[in-house]
Amino acid sequence: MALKMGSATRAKQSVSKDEAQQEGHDKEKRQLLLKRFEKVLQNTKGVKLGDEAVKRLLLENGTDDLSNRKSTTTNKKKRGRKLLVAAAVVPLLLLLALLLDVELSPSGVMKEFKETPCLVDNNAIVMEISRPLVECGACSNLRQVPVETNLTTKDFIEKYAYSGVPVLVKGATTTWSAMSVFSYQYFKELYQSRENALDDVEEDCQFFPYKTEFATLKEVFDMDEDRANLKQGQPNWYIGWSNCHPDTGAELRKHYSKPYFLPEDSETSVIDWMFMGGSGEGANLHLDYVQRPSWQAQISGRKSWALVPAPECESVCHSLNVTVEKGDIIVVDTNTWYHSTFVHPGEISITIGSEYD
Ligand SMILES: O=C(O)CCC(=O)C(=O)O
Repeated sequence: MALKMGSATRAKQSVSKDEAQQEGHDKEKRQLLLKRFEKVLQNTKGVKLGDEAVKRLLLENGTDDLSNRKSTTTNKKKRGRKLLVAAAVVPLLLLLALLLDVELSPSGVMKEFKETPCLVDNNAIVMEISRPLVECGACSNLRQVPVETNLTTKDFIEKYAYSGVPVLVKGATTTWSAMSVFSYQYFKELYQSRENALDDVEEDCQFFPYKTEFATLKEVFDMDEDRANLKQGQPNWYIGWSNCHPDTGAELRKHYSKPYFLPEDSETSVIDWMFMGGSGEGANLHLDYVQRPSWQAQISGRKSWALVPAPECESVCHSLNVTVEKGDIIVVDTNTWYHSTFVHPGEISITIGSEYD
């Protein structure tokens, strides 16, 4: 009996110890969340969290939010999700509108419905607070992105493959015909000549207009020749897209191969990511929601990457900056490093990349 009482007391004590621990953990988590919020707000270039800022964070695409975040959600999946949400939400909204005597214009509602990819966007706050925490050991004490030439597979595996440490591999694409074949014109002809290739990008893949007015890849390839050739005085443009179709992918892969330092048995994703455009800001600071680390090869031009540690790593990790020259490959886990890019003046920047495991 005494034993029982004793163990009950101990159990109770350990429950309250557990509770205290839990409370401490919760507090720590709350502090982290607050830090993350601050970071998100910083990333929106100092917008205050008034109505406008919330609207901007939650609804707007194409500025500082997540329209440039690579994710596994394709346009088609987004539409499916939108239909599900719509089925649940629209009747409620209609009822509310009736009760409140709000005037609803059906054409206005339908326009909004058709033009917005998601009723509930993947916005910065939701994505930031729902991501897994980053393990900071890998970036602690890293002051610059390591640079390698002739990187062996063994070294790649030991130092970089899954460590979270980014690496710049110099002159890694010298044997690729992509270096002389890929251009704006090449992509234009490839996509315009293949039946459904452009529609497929729109339907199933992802397109990032960044600061341009282009709504689709089709519009990019319809632009004026002078602008496409980055003639002086023409509006700058920088865009990105994923190619999720094996058919077009197979054509592209005639001109590049898996980076030589990746292990024999490593698989690269069937999805290729292309980024192309002229000098100036590229992608805004963001974190991706893809499944694996990525490599990206600089086929033409020069581009700098800013890599910023996640807020939970800020006390031990530093922001890094690295310039990728034509022929180099950068490897970075874009799920754990916030990243933004900047294209240097000169040749058009064209990159191709993929994920690997
Ligand atoms: O290459 C770029 O400009 C952006 C790349 C990027 O944001 C990404 O790979 O997630």
